[in-house]
Amino acid sequence: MCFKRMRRLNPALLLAGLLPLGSAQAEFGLNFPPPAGDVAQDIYDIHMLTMQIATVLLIIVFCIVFYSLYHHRKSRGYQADQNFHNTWFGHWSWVIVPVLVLGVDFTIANNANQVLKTVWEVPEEKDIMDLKVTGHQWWWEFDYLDHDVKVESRALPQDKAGDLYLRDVDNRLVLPVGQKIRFLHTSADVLHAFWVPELAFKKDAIPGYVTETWIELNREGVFRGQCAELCGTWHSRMPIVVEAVSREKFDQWVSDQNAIKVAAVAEASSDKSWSKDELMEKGKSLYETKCAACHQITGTGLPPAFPPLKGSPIATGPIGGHLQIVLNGKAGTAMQAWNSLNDLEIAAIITYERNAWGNDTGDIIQPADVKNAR
Ligand code: HEC
Ligand SMILES: [Cu+2]
Repeated sequence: MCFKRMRRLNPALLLAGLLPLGSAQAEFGLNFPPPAGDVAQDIYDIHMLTMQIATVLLIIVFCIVFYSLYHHRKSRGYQADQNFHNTWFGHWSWVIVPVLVLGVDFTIANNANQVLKTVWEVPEEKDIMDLKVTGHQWWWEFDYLDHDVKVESRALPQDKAGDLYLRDVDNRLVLPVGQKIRFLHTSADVLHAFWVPELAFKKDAIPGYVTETWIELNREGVFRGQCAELCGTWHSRMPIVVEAVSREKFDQWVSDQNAIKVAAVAEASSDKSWSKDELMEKGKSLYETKCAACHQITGTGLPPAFPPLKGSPIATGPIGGHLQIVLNGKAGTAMQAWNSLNDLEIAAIITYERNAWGNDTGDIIQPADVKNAR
């Protein structure tokens, strides 16, 4: 019955069904991207070894299957060999075949074990570079512990990212080639996972816990990855972009970052009184990078998860309450404490929120007000 019905299936239809698979492969290539570090290369080699062995086995097994089906078919009147178990091969195949299979398994397992050891055992070297990677809902924080540099990396909105939407970020993770780097993974909220295919490893970021991986990059380039652990509404908006550069370029980048930071601190701690326009301009760009993911560019939020700030009782009510929720966040919700922002940044964001989208409170908040509220 069943076979009869199957014979009526149109083979052309079947082929058409498989076509999209073929074209998808053509677009993304057939194998993993070429690795960018030694450990990654080792992992890649294990993958290739396994695939090669599997391909050879597949061919052998299929040859036997097709040969058997063809030569022993019923229409030829083939009679089952009643004496096979009495032959030499009939006796010993039960030993030889499993031994061969185990031999293959152990070859793969032994190689994999060596690689696993290199991945797990972070080299105990004094000049290894420490990089703390913190997953947040929904962005990455990279702390260069040896250089006192911090990078916040967020997905670019569609109009800025174009074809690279969900693959591009505002600030890249810049790393030097030819330097052992220890990654310390953790999370500020829920489980995330750091995954860049060219670096090969994928490591969970667990709140309250630090996991380690390491790599020494061996070529320059831009490598794209993403968060690989379902972490909520905007899990898809956590791309990672690693930019591997030469030592000299990296040192230059570090000193640029430090100069930017020094300038920002000097600006924020000056006693200057800022005009409303200055604060609104700064506030808008800060709001759009740091707050708009949840509260939206238009300030309308995404109720019920993320409240609107447009017309919100807090964003239009007493300034004290507004300062307090931005500085301290709200425990148990996605609203984190933003107290790592400096006084000027907070003042600008709050001024913006109180005057944008028709929130015409007319209030101007100065850095000094924020300082007093801390
Ligand atoms: C990850 C999502 C998220 C981000 C990013 C975020 N918030 Fe919130 N925010 C929330 C949530 C959720 C609440 C509601 C908390 C509650 O239940 O009271 C909230 C509440 C608020 C409120 C109170 C609104 C009201 O009427 O209840 C203000 C003001 C606010 N956020 C400001 C900000 C500012 C400023 C930023 C950026 C520096 C920001 N938020 C970034 C999620 C977020
Ligand atoms: Cu995530």
